[in-house]
Parts: sequence; structure tokens; C-alpha cells
Amino acid sequence: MKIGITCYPTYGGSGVVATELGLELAQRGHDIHFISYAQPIRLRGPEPNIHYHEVEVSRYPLFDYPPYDLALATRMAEVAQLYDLDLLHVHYAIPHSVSAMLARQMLADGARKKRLPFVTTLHGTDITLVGLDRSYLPITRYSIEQSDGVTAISNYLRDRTQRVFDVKNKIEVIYNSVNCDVYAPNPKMAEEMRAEYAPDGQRVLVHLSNFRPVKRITDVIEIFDRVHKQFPSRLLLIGDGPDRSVAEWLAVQKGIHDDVLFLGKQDQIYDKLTIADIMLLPSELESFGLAALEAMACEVVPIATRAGGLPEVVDNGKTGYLAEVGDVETMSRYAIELLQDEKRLSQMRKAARAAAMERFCSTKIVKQYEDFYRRVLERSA
Ligand code: GMT
Repeated sequence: MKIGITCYPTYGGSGVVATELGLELAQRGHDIHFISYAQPIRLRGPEPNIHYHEVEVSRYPLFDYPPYDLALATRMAEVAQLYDLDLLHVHYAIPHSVSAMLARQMLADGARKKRLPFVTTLHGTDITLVGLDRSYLPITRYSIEQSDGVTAISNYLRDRTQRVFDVKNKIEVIYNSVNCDVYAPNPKMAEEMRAEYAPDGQRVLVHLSNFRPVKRITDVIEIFDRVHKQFPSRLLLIGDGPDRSVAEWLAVQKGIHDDVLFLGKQDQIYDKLTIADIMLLPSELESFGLAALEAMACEVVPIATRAGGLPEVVDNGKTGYLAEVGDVETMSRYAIELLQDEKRLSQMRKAARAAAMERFCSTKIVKQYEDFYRRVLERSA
């Protein structure tokens, strides 16, 4: 198949999922065309069957708000025509789904009457936060209903979209995935990383996010502070965003700043995961929690909240731990008990990786998308 993929190319789970899916599809012989305003960060150099088409957004002085969605729609239609795409797959509804809808219409009404069905994958905040804004809700609902196929990354997100948006079309759940060959324990890499980040044999906890309020970064610091009192340990904070300074301030207040390493945005995270024991993800809400899955694949045990889709990813007590949002005492207790019990820690690490491989490996999930695309193409023929 010839597939156009649009996503947010910067740091964020939806862009990562879209890019990894594109790479996996390309390896399986499909022709993949990424269409976005910048090259997706996880696109590692030239790859067979992968193409990238940049969307230029005009900065004309009249435009206080440059119309990216229109430039994207135009580029989608051009690329689809030029490379004879079979379908578009857009990740994150706003505004990608609306642009795809316009591109489909332009081509259908054009001289060559080309068909261009599009699939929308919902990732979370496009529904739970942004989509509920009154200025976006009606058009988001409309573009979802107009999609030739809709998927959501968890049952939680599917149910919430149906309930809150009251969309009429079927939403299929296809879980997020992880490349289990890249995200895997790696003793050689671990040695290098340990020398850099935990040279004195400290325990390593890790957190990965965009540091937005929904991630509750101060809870991460609170939990680490309690663990740090019990064990020599380090906290690796990967990512950046609006709550970084409040986290830095709290770490200084608690006198643990030297052991809290702010690594900023990183193109690669699997290397850092090789030395971590525990991933902390105390989010207010996660529609899926890709960070927890990436950790599990690397044999890092997630301690997360019982929020949104996280219980579909983490099996409490088997592949990680779940607690109520804001319950830093319970999450700290889980971390301390686990680090005190090497046997239990080792069992849980293995169980976490086994679950990642069994349920979420990209080689399995990519087949679900291929099957879904085929059904969409058949339906819209
Ligand atoms: O978490 C964010 O704010 C970023 C957002 C995104 O678009 O990257 O993440 C959402 O999509 C990820 C990939 O599907 C999911 O793993 C995250 O759980 C989801 N975030 C939320 O639901 C808050």
C-alpha cells in the first residue's frame, strides 16, 4: 500500500507512535509518506520506502495565525496525487483530521476524481482536553464522523470519545506498540550509561513526559524524595515543558537537587532506560501511557496511577503498580518495597517485558493496522 502519515513531529507520544508505525510498515514493503511541518524526531536518517514531505506555512504579515491546517490539506492532496497514495492515516484529530477531510474532498472533486480515504487515530488529549474546548468540539466531532476509519489507542479513550463526543461511527481499539528489539535490556549500553548517570551504583528511577500539569511532576519529586531517604539513588527526568521549573524548585527545597538529573528532550530514550529500575508515571490522566510501555519493554517496572488507559497497560502487582492519583505515599511505598526485595524486583522486571512482548510488540500491532487499512479500502471502493 502507499500510505500518507501525518502526525505532530516533535516530542510526544502520538508522533512517536506514528513514526514507529510508519517505519514498521515500510519494513514490511509499504511505501510510506510522512507529511508534516518538520521531520518526525524518531525518523532516523534515510530508510527504504520512507519519504518525507515538508509542509511550508506562509508567514504573510496579514496572518496573525498562519493557517497550517490549510497548508497541510493542500500538501496532503498534492502528495496523494503525485505519488498515487491509497490512503491517509492521521494521528491526533486536531487539526489533522480536518485537513485530511479537505484533501479528500479536493481530490474527489478534482479533474481526476481521485479517491483518498483517511483513517484518524485518537491519542488522548485531542479528545480529553483540546477537543472539549467549545471552539474545537463541533469540528473535531465532525472530522471524526467523516473519517473513513477511526481507531483509539485504548478502550478507555474509545468509550470516552463515544460518551462525550457522541460520535456515531464505530471506533476500533488498536493499542499503542513498542519495538521490542530496540526497547530491550542491553547490558553493554547499560555499562556506558551507568558510568555517566549512576557511577556509584545508585538505584535509578526515571520519568519521561512533556512536563505538563497533567503529568504531576511534583508528585514525581515527592516520591523520589521518599525513596532517596532509603537508598542512594538518582532520578533521571527526560523531557521538558512548563512544569520543569517548579520541579527544579521542589528538588532544591528538599535538598535532593544533585541527584535529580534534568536531561531535557532526548531523541533516544531506550539507552537511559537500560539502567533504570523503576519508571514513575503519576499522571492525572493517560489515555494509554506509552512511556510505561517503553519502560516495560526494557525491563523497567512502572509505578503509575489508576487513571484513564493505564490499567489496560500495567497489570497491578504483576507487571508494575497502580495507585490513586495524588497518592504519593502508596507509590513511594511500592517503590521502596520493590527496591528492598531483589527477587521480587527481578520477577516483576521479567513479567513487564514479557507482557510488552506478548501484547504490545510492534510486529503484532502493525498487522492490526494493515488489516484495518484493507477493510477501510474495501469499504470505500
Ligand atoms: O501526553 C501528552 O500530553 C501527549 C500526548 C501526545 O499526543 O503525544 O499523549 C497522548 O498520546 C500518547 C500516545 O498515544 C499516549 O501514550 C498518552 O497517554 C496520551 N496522553 C494523554 O492522554 C494525557
